Amino acid sequence: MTSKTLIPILGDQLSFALSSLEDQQQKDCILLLMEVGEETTYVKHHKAKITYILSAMRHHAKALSERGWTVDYVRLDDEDNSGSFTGEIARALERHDIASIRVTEAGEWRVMAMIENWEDQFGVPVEIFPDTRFIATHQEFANWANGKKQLRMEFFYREMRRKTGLLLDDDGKPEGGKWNYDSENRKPAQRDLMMPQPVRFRPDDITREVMDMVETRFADHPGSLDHFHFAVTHDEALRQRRNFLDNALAQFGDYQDAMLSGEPFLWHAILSPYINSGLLDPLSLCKEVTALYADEKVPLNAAEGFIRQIIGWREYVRGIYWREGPDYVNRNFLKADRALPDFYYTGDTDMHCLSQAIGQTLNHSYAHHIQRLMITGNFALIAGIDPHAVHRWYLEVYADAYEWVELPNTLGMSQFADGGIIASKPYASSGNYINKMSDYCGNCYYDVKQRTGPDACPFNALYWDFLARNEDKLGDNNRLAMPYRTWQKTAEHDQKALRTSAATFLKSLYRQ
Ligand code: FAD
Ligand code: DLZ
Ligand code: SF4
Repeated sequence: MTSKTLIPILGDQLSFALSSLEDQQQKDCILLLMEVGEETTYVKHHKAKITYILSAMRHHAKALSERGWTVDYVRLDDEDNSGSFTGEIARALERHDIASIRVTEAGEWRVMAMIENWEDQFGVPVEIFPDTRFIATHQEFANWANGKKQLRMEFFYREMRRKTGLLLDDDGKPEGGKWNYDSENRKPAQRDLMMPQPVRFRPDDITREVMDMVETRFADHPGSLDHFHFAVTHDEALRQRRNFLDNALAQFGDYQDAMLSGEPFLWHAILSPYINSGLLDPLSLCKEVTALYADEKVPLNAAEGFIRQIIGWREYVRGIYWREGPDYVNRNFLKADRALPDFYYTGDTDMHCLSQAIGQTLNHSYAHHIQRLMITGNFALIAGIDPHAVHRWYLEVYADAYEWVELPNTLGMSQFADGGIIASKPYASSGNYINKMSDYCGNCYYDVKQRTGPDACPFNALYWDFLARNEDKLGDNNRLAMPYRTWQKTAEHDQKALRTSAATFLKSLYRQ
């Protein structure tokens, strides 16, 4: 028997074009996929997130075998399962005659640290390959960032446009003359009978088996499987991609920031779980979007708005995650320290915007960007919730959540806990913004127009209280000059009433 190369494939590396597989002879390799306790419980992932990842892993393993690879698959319920990636590598080295290990770099510090130990730990050469599913390499991000005072996404995005050539004319100028059409993308939505819906995939036998296991083994994890609808194969993910491109993309730009009661998906792609775990390739998706623009099937604000999310924001937050290092997670610029209210796990609150965003999160393991940023994130920010607790919640509840993408979005963009590396000002708002962008307030127990008192929208007093209590840290932020001027002009007794209202509400949050 000749020695083989062991190629571990992690749960978010479900791509046929993975860098560790490149130029390999199938007969010389053993691919190893591992369901392990540590990954399923390092935070209490939503039941639908675990089901999605394990079912997609099982389907991907089958697809790899059908393509001729030798696949060794470790199931969570295997009797001798060691419970960790490293333990499973040790067991695989006992099962097979292995000369070397090849692995694509992991998406997060925690797992990278394990991989970097394997060579010493097992005495087998380990080669680690860059993750070529991303557009920017670590070095390219570093080259762009080094020496800059501010790392604004917009300028990095332009670099990515130049690198990919997407939406550039023959002279290398941005299509339509502007790099960014965000100002055209802030329309509130009207309910419409023709609103697109994501394709709902019926769970097959493999998925049902995983669902049964998850219901028993992870009964105390958040969320429900009653609405499980995710694609779990490459073909299914491609069907949802087609559905989005044909039925939603054209209006994605206009309604990107809109929110409607009982409508979790609107004109969003619902593709992030598939892109992040490898079922879909981000660049080919963006190329198709720009081709649809070239064929006049979708307007420029939609095409540009969409590719900006992927080649701009997605690449940028990854760059920040690796640049800031493993301690980024501990930042707490505003020193916020309140516990996360229980309703984040039940949706049981009279604040209709929060019950909608959290309710759909528990049902679907999904909320769109503005719900994450301006409803659940905004509330946590202005209420002064510990950003680490907020980070854990986001990492748990969303099917697309891996630390490299979730952490900068939550800790940096949403909670301003990095002191402004990602966001130039905190994404804090009163009820006014929510009322403008949604129909939530019309259905709420609270009155969005009132600022103080028991019936007033809590976001109003909390917003001013947030600014007032953080004035020493935020008072010199130019982008907050206007609200601080308004606060300073507010009569003392009104200031007092707002702060008392906020304090009373915050106290009530933790009353049983
Ligand atoms: P669309 O709104 O249709 O956008 C299209 C695609 O763009 C997405 O599929 C995604 O791949 C990409 N994208 C959009 N915005 C971002 C962004 N800010 N960062 C990275 N990619 C982006 N996204 C995740 O993939 N995983 C997370 O764990 C995650 N956590 C978040 C936490 C907070 C507090 C906030 C404010 C945002 C977070 N996002 C996260 C970004 C964004 O909310 C989701 O990518 C988006 O809601 C996914 O839904 P969609 O596929 O329908 O996206
Ligand atoms: C999120 C997740 C879960 C819930 N379970 C597994 C698993 O059992 N096996 C696996 O390979 N990956 C899983 N994942 C995804 C990993 O946590 C992810 O691949 C690492 O965080 C690497 O960044
Ligand atoms: Fe949310 Fe306030 Fe509107 Fe109610 S009134 S939905 S709490 S913003």
